[in-house]
Order: sequence, then C-alpha cells, then structure tokens
Amino acid sequence: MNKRTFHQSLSGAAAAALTLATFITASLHAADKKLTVGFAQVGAESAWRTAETESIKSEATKRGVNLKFSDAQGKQENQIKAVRAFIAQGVDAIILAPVVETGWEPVLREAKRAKIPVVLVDRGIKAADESLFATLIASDFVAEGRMAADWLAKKTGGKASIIELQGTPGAAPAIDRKKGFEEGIKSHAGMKINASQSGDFRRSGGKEVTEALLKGAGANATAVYAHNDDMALGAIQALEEAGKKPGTDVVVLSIDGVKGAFEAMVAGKLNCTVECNPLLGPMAFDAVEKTLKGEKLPKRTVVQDRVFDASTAAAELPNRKY
Ligand code: GYE
Repeated sequence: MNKRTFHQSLSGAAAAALTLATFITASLHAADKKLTVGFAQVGAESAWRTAETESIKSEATKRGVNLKFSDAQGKQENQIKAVRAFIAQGVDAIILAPVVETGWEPVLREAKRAKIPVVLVDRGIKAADESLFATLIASDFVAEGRMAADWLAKKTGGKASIIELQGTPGAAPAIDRKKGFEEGIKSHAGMKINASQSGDFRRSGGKEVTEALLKGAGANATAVYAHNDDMALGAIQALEEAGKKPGTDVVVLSIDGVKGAFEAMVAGKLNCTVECNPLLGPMAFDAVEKTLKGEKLPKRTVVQDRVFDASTAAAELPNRKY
C-alpha cells in the first residue's frame, strides 16, 4: 500500500466510524425518546377519582412519560375538546376515562385516523366499532351491583325498603350498578327500591338527594344503596340530620372502598362497601406501551373487586391504599 492509498483507506474508515457513531446516537435517542401521553380525565367528583388521577400521574412519572393531563369538570364536551387537542399536539397515545357511555365515535375516529391509540380506563363506552379503542381496563359494575344486593339481602333477611343514590346519568358505572343491584334483589319479594335519584357521584349530591327523598318516597327507608362511597357519606349526614341512626336504623351500603368508607364503617355508620380499584396507572401504561409496540391487547381487562363490611373494617383500614 502506498502512502496515498493508506491515507485514503484511513479516511474511509474514519467516515465509516462516523456514520456508525451517528447511527448509534440516533438509535439510542429513539429508544430514549420520551413518550407523550394525553390523559382525558372526568373531573374530581369523588375520592375514587382523585385516587385514579394520582395513580396515573405517579405511574407516568415513574416511567418517564411526558403526561398531558386534562380535567373535564364532569363534562363530555370538555373531554372531547381535550382529546382533539391531544390529537392536534400529536401525542403518542391517549388514555380516556369516558364520563358517559355514548357519543364518542366521531372523536375516536379522528384519533384512529391520526394513528393515535386510545386506551379506555375505568368506564366503558357504547360503540359499534370496537377498533376505535385499543382496550378497556375497568371493573365489572354489574357484578358490583349484584354483590351489593346479595350482601343486603343477607343482612336484612330479604326485607328492605331502599333509597338508591345513582351515579352520573349516562355513566357506565351508574347504569350497570343499577342493573346489577336490581337483578340481585329481584328474587326477594320483600326488597324494593322506593326512591331512586342521581347524586352525581358527589358527597353533596348524596346529601341533598337523601334529604329530599326522606321527605317523600323514601320516608320509610330501611336501607340506602349508593353507587359510590362519597354519596353514601353524604347520605349518612342527611340521615343524622333527620334524626336517624345510619348503620343501625338504616343500613347504608355503597361501592368503591375508599378510606373514608372504611372510617365510616369503623364508626358504625356505614355497613358495607364493595371495592372498585382505582389504581389503574400501572395497567394503563402497560397497555399503552404494548399497543405502541404493535402487540394485540384483549378488548377488555376486568379488574377484580371484593366486598368489605363493618365486621372487618378496623382490621382492613391500615391496609387501604386509597
Ligand atoms: O365509582 C365513582 C367515580 O368510574 C368507577 O366514578 C368510576 C366511578 C367511581 O366518581 O366514585
């Protein structure tokens, strides 16, 4: 090799090394690329929801995900706007906790067109085209309603005149918890819902509605069934103000299993809560990562729940994570 060719091959090697270095940096960069995920949350109506928000936010931090968070203040139109904004910003994926079941197709079609996968958490939707979302991670609300009814039937020997406090109208957990409960009491002739109204999953709603119903169709109620703990806690206040003893005169049961419910059970004012796990962050981001890798997900993952009543509340309280 003469001097010249030696120099030439040396610079060739240098160029090749440089290309390789650029390639490695670029691929490392790609592997490092932070995911950007939009989370369209319902609002902050209950302790359950605050726990869910916290779970998603902390899991995003843990995984180094850049999370864009939107609180829709309980309004579907705000959630739709948030999803559209996420699409416009070109996020990698969207996590949606849909406030109501219907009316999602148009905006989900926009996400699909933009090739942005949507992971539904906690509440389901009604959509003929299931390809509009990657997966749904949620509890079985019909089963929760049935568990509540079964517990109440056992507790009361199948005799109860019931006030039902419904969740947000049109929301999957409100529709399904009503359905499951009604199915559960059907075989007990002595159990009847005498009054039923929405308290919008809020403590204030539970209190106001119970106050009103105690003056009317629910005057002789022996039980209050609330679609969530916050409304039950509101109902407890209303019952006390009406001179009744919640937990004793009137059996109170609800769904969620938040700390406040366990405290009320320990105080003897709430009789039972059916757990509904809000700590969905880890599962939601597992789903996001898998779907972005092109893995096929099950259309639905059911979160398992348990029934807790006053007899075990004190022992369970220190273990509660939300
Ligand atoms: O039970 C209630 C909340 O969607 C499962 O929404 C959730 C429900 C939860 O406001 O407390």
